[in-house]
Amino acid sequence: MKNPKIAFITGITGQDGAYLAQFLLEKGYSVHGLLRWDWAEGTDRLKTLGIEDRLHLHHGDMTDAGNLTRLIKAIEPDEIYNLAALTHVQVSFETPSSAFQANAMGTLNLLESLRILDMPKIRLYQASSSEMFGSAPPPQNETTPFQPCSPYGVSKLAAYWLVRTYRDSYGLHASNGILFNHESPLRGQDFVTRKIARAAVRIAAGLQDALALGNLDAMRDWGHARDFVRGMWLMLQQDAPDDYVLATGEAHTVRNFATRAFAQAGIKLTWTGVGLNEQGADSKGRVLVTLAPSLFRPKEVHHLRGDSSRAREKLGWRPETTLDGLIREMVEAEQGVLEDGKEPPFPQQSAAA
Ligand code: F7E
Repeated sequence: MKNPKIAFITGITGQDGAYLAQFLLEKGYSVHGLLRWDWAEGTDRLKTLGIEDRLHLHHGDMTDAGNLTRLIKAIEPDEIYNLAALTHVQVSFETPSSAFQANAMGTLNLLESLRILDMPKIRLYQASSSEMFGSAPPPQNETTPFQPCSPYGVSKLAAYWLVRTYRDSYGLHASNGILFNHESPLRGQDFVTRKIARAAVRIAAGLQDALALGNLDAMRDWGHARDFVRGMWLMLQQDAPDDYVLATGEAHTVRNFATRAFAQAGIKLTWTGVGLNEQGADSKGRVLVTLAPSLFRPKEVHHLRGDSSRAREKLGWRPETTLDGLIREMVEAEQGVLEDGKEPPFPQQSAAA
């Protein structure tokens, strides 16, 4: 029997890591993942997808260069997917040093490991982010000048340039996927889409009175994480490394996402008021959505809408799930959670929800 390809995923316990692991297992890969020793709930998403027992999990940390080097030497992967990061933008304003350590220094540790080990067959995927575009006007693509607006965005941009520098200097097969927002029922509860889907269902069921949000005017290009992990894999199947934007090409406001998610949960929201006094109410006039100043960011990225022509042309990639399909899946997953009587497995990761 032909030996399977070996993949090593950092950040395997996150939303993208879990979907990517599932995708690679279906393709016959042997899948290894990096598990932070102190991350007790870490494998919950892997259990939800029913794949935990089929993975090889190794304790480790992106800030420990020796640990990464030893693991890569022992695993001998064909492909490495670097998804590990502190990913919450608002949290990065509170903990900028740890964001930089994990996101930028962690990537540098990985690149140095590859350089030292000199294992040229290894291909590297780097999880770069549309947050690197920051205040650059839409649509954003691979040639748009970056203008990051948060410690998170800056740390991801540093990692992006490190990957390009190591690729050009040492001939690594290393590609940046510049991914716009991608969501799913496995999204952490403190990201806006999951927070809204969960609240809409709980409010409809009488389990929660109202939902507090921040900037309703922010526009995001939301796709489904399952579509996006397929794009990551496609990047590593190319003969030559490159950088690719993955996006749906459509942007909507947070207000619009909330209106659609509440409708999916059976509640028609009407918006009144301006500024911090804006609120969303149901047909009986009950106020269900309010604004909280603490949920506004020190600096906001207002409008992200990606142009993924390069990925569509060169990789043949395109997103399959529509925004309405995504919202339906997220709301139905939350309804399923209530029917099971179980709390969702993914605890809130921060106070900055
Ligand atoms: O915020 C606004 C908020 O936290 C989306 C990460 O995966 O995608 C994600 O970053 C928008 C922002 O995601 C609330 O101000 C309003 O404008 O869901 P989010 P994000 O910051 O866009 C990129 C591509 C990444 O790479 C990141 O790692 O929604 N917003 N009210 C809110 N956001 C949150 N979290 N909570 C609110 O109550």
